[in-house]
Amino acid sequence: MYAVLAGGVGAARFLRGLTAAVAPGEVVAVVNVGDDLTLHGLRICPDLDSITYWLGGVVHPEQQWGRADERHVVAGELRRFGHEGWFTLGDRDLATHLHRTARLREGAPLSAVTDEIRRAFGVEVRLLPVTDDRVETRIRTRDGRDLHFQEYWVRERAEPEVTEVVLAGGADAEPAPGVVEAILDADAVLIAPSNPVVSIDPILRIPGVREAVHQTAAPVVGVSPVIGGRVVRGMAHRLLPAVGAQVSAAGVAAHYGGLLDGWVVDTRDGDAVAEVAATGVRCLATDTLMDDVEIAAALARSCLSLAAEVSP
Ligand code: FO1
Repeated sequence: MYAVLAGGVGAARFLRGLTAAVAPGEVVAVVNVGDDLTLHGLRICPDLDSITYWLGGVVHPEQQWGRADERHVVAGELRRFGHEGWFTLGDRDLATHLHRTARLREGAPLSAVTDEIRRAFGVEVRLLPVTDDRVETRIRTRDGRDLHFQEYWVRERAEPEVTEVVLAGGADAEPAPGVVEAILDADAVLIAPSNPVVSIDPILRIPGVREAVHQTAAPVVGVSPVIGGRVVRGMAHRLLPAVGAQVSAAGVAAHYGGLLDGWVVDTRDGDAVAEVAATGVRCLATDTLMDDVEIAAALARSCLSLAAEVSP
């Protein structure tokens, strides 16, 4: 069984490759919930939904979040009542949020609802929210604001300068059922090429999770989300400096300080291999730009063979 620490889009692409390399039923994704928000009274879980839609084959191909063949009739009608439209919810996507919100209101934990939703989309990979508790990634900015991650990323287009990233509610949260067990029992723990600051850190910050990754007998292998000093998507290059990390393949490995047995970088960052290896972490360079499922599958296989090499 393979446990994958996963954020949104980058993780979904990686998981699609991994499930082409091993049986999907062998994969458990521990997914970030710090991006989650409540809008129009509905609970929205962008990273869980992006992975579900990607693996379910129904993701919007250009956006890489939300649904394909989507319409926005409801969003248009909501604007009639003066609702802000900066966070676009499509009609098909709304059904997911309506179902999730109804089930949560009945008292079902997010982990149970997530399992219902992924099964409804025929996803065989087990998706676990890292916690069933409410946590929220908050972005503190130089001009003194405290923004929800989605306000920062979507409404402000990641323009404000970031001084601090906080996981509100993190200290009191507990790992969801099955999370620690998956990490401890895994044959390998993989860290997907997700945003280290707002996708992977919020997973590791849930009390007990970082400890489990340290403690597991399984090899821990991560994939650099930085390629040639740039990130493929998103805003990690603006957030890494805010947490004192270099925007480089070696810098992200250092940011995960001591958790890694192996680190996979892109061939464009071949110079990072020696730097990372000097820290005692086995490092290899391969194509990490997952433009298609074949490249993603080859990347996953490289991670698994590196895991076998470093397996204690
Ligand atoms: N990203 C945007 O840039 N604009 C949006 O309007 C938007 C809406 C949205 C709705 C549902 C959902 O699951 C994701 C959505 N995203 C949108 C993407 C989202 O901000 C990202 O997926 C993350 O949270 C980062 O991984």
